[in-house]
Amino acid sequence: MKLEKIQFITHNNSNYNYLESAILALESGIRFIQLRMKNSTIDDIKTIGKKIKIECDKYNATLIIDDYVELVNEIGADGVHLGKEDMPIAEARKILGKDKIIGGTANVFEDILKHYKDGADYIGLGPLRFTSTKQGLSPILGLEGYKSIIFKCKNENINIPIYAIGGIKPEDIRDLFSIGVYGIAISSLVLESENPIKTIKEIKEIIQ
Ligand code: TZP
Ligand code: MG
Repeated sequence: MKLEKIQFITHNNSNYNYLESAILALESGIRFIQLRMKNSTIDDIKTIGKKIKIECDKYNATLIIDDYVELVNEIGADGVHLGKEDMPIAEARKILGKDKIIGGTANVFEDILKHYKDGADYIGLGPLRFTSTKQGLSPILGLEGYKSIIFKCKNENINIPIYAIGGIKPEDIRDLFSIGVYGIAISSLVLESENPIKTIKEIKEIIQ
């Protein structure tokens, strides 16, 4: 399974609802979407998820669902993203099997170690800096935080794709990739850009 290097996390604001946010990301050239709808009912997530799945199929894009392992097969999604308060990754793996993508949230090295041992496919490590997209943010890592955590991973032979997340701006991309992140997970960078197509194109040129 080849993971795309840019993951978009759905969000809603005064300009876009969740479905529109996913469509904007796809139109901007992103091919990896995480459906994240905090404070929504499971029925709403299922309904919007099915609509986003149709859009993802048009672009041959990967779709994963935040939090809800039980919605993955119902929506026909490619996997799930799980945090500390969600189902443990080892349990999700038993339910979903080896072919579904399972991502895990991390803020410290020990989170990565646990997810790695549990069989995660990738890690979302962050936040890089403050962002209002997520409530109850974990302690901010800054570039130095990424450096020391990725250094520990290399030292301990923990080889797993790490996505930087939280307040990522275009000017962070070079530094993050030179430190050794595999990819980035972004939301406001797309939703608040005046020209998301241009923004994503520029980022891809740096990454590839
Ligand atoms: N976890 C940490 S930040 C975030 C999640 C799900 C949302 C993305 O943040 P941003 O700053 O809008 O890219
Ligand atoms: Mg969660």
